[in-house]
Amino acid sequence: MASDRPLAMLVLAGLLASAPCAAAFGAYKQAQPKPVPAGAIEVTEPGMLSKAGATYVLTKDISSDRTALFLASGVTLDLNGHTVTYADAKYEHVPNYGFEEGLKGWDVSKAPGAKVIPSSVHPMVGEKILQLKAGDEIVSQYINLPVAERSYDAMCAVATNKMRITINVDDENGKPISCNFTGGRERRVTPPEVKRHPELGGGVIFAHMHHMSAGKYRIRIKAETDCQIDECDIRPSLDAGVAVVGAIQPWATYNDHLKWYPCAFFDYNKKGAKGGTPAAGIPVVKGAGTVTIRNGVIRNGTVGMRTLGVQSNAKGVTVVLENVKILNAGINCNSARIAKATLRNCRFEVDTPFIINRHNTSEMNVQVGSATEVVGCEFIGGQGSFSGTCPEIHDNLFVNGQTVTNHYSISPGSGTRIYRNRFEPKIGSGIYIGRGHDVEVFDNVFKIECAPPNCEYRYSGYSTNAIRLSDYNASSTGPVEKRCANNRVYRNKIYITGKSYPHYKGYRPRAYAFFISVGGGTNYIYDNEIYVQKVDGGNGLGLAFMIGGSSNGGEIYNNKITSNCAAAWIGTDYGYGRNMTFRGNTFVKAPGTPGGVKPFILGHGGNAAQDIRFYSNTYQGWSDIFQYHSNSISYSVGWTLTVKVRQKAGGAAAGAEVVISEQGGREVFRKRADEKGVVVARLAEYKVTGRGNRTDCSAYTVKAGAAEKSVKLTRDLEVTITR
Ligand SMILES: [Ca+2]
Repeated sequence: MASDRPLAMLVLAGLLASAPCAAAFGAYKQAQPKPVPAGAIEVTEPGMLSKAGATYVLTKDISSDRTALFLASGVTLDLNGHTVTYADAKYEHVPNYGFEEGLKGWDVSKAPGAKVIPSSVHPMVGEKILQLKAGDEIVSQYINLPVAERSYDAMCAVATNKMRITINVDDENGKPISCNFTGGRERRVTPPEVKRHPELGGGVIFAHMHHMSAGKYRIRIKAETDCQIDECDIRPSLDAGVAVVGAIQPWATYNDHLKWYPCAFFDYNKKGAKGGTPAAGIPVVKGAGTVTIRNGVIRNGTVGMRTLGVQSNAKGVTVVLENVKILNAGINCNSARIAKATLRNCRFEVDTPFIINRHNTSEMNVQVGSATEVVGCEFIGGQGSFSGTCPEIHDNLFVNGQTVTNHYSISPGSGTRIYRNRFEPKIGSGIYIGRGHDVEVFDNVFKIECAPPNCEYRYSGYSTNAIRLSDYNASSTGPVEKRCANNRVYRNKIYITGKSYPHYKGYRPRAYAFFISVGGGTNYIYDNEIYVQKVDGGNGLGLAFMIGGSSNGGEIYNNKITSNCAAAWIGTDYGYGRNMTFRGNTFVKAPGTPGGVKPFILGHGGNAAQDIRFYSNTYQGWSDIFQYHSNSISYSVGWTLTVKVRQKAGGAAAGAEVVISEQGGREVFRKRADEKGVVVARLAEYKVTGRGNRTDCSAYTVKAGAAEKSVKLTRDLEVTITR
């Protein structure tokens, strides 16, 4: 029986505590205000910084009830140690919008089925959620929306895509309102949002409101099916702290969002005009250029919806953020969304407890189209840390706050080099290397723990990973852009904590250093130090390697893996594992490892572990190595044979051909020696099929020209042949 009794397994704790801090990070530093230099323009209030190429310098903190600053082409904005606060007015929230105080404040007279239940039933936000029966309708108290003629979202989180709701907003007379955006070809009349469901995994539905007068409004949520909901509020939406406008993209409804339409600067479309027409005075930046923002803080004034610290959709403009701290909070409220960026020594700190659509994996703390460099930054919180392409990502701290599936800290594109970073999620995973090639991940530190359940994975297994390598087992002959191949992960230190959450019955958390589901090619994992610690006796699983749904598990060599539990599972409940090599690795059994644990688990029922090669590995403390969970097993255990070929006359026989045959004469190896006359062969000592049927194949004949030698290969061996 599973138990959450802590075991005396804390041996690795000391190792965890002494994990090296990576070299000095740049990171954000509070700047001291300085006098405005000659030629620069003083900024004392929000608005348009419209002079192209000018340097603007803040001389005080500024605040705006909407988007604070718009920058023209080529502008440098020096925040000069000051703070820009946006969406800063007396915005009110619906009292008890998250049901943390039960039904307090809500009119449930038309909702006989309304019942506040623990979020452990279906995690969304906080400790409590609201359950409704089909036909129930709840009504909030009135709140004052203090700013007219701007965007708000009436929002409601819904637990699954099988649940439907209708969102209405009433004015102060109890009359439902609707807002009509006339700037597009499609009719966009919202609210209401009628009979809406979120995407798979649950999410936040919203009704976009705009161009209303200030005043009192309330939200009504009707359950069209039996429902579990949370976070029912009306919030200011679509603001930015600092904006660089390439275009007005006023596609702002829930429907637009689900259709992946771009949405930017809705409130700055000229009222009543065609979509994309900027309001008077908005600088629109065309063409190439650079905009620089530095030395200060940009923050939200209220917990909002769909807001950004810095937003640029000017496609040709590189926005350089240097020594900037951005703070934001709310649903889909992130630090930055920038078409082209350079990010240096910034701190991006957001609190985004849930998301509209978890399938949009670009929606992260910082989202760029492309970045030239990401260096010295701290990414704190967010549904993933950084999305977009960037050739060099280094010396950063990533503290993911992922509560939805697949929002890894980063998901690099082909050719990205990721080094000297720290990945220390509050919740979540490190790096997702998907359908891409030539990614290099080296000299990073990862600390990954089993995550609590999320809205989508509550009653099943859910994993968090330092590194996920997956092309969903693509064909190795398919197009290169569909395959995960030739990626290299090396010299990293990876700390994995397997822990359980017994409070959530039926939930099976896992944490892996590597989760591999690859068919498209070979990936290389080497020279890493991996520590796996299972900290309790519950069902939480920790592994260095989880290899499932994988026709090419890769080359895994010269790693050191210390664990108090199984180190690797090949052929798993996620699918079969085939064709891979573990060689030259050292597996260390941590003190306190329970009896009966073995370093490798092979197979899972019908999911095979086949064609696996274990060569020249070292086992410290482990005696029995393999545990079989399937009959479909085939692997070989072998060693490294180094053949040195010498000339009879003396000296190395450079280029000599070496041929190795197994007993019975079948050739198994043929290769020319290098310039030192050396050939290295990896050969099996024995092969195993089924649950441990062992066939010896340790006898080999090595030939170089006419000379030959018999060897028995039961350990790493070096032979010299003189021809
Ligand atoms: Ca809640």
